[in-house]
Amino acid sequence: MAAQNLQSVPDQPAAPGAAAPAADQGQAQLEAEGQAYFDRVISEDSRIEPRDWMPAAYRKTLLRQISQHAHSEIIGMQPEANWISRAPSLKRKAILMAKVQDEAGHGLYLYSAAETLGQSRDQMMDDLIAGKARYSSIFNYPALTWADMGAIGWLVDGAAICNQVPLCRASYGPYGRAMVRICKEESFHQRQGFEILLELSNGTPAQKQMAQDAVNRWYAPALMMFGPPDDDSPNSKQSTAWNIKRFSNDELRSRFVGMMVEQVRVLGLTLPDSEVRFNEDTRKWEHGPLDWNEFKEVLAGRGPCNSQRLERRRQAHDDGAWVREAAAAYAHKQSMKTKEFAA
Ligand code: FAQ
Repeated sequence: MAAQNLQSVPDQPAAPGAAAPAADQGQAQLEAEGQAYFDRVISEDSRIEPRDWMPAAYRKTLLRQISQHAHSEIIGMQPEANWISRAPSLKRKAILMAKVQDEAGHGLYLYSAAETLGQSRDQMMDDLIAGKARYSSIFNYPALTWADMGAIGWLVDGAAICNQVPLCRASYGPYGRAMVRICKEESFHQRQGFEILLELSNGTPAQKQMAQDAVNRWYAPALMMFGPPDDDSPNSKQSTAWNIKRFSNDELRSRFVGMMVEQVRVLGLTLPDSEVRFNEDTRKWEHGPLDWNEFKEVLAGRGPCNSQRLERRRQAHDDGAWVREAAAAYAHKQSMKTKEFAA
């Protein structure tokens, strides 16, 4: 479908003495045409691209979700990066390092997608560092043992895949396309986490216990990654109407529980939830109660590692200032050379 770029529609000529009303009318007509185009694209389940007209609220919602998602990937590097130097073998170090690098890459694709909506990466980073921006609750929990690398890969990346595969069909083109590649990489991440847990589970009784403890600690926070229950999710209705979200928070959480039930058997471990069951009437997986007060505390900045995560990010940003300055100086030099050459 051809994109409608309303920025390129010429201004209407203004009649003498009636400039303001004519301009208003022209603007109103553009808005109406833009809205009609947008509504048609959404109803046809097609894609909105960066230069298309879009409602201000759609742009704002996407910017919120994509920038939060980008921040999550970047902050999410920390719990695992802490374990690179302590990984039990060279092979494990190399795998973990590659995974953490992948998360950095995901952050970059997502910041790029968010930039197409008109906000600069510097602004997004400033908001994160100032503590004004959200990132996923899950990364405010500590990674205490090597088995946590397994639990993060298996549960956290597993939840991320479950949430993000439907986002590959998000109505905003740059976001959906970024998600396709991200999901492929997350799939490798989940398998490496599963494999760490499997090896520990087949190891000594102490190793198996370490794996079980890690699953016990990450299970509930991973379920809360999907966001608040549907009746307490203010953004879901509109995001679903705009084809950004395809399934509700509770639907995805329930699907995820079903996936984990099968996989935990292969691992020889258990989920720390005696209330997990398949409801034959609703055809959905159910789980025990989650502590939504804890979730709210984490979102309010009072989780176990919130201040540590932000402080580390600020430090990394400060430490990287010279790289940004060098890159800017190099880009300036290159553009001067190009201008000289063209003159
Ligand atoms: N944490 O109305 P809803 C990963 C906020 S990537 C923090 O339901 P919505 C990869 C929400 O923002 C993980 N805040 O909101 C990896 C809203 O606040 P606001 C990140 C949360 O947007 C693995 C308020 O609560 N993934 O793990 C959370 O419709 C390993 C009300 O909620 C994404 O970002 C939460 N868990 O649905 C990296 C996926 N949940 O903004 C490294 C894309 C909700 O109004 C290592 N995002 N909130 O002030 C989404 O799918 C959605 O944004 C949801 C939330 C489902 C997260």
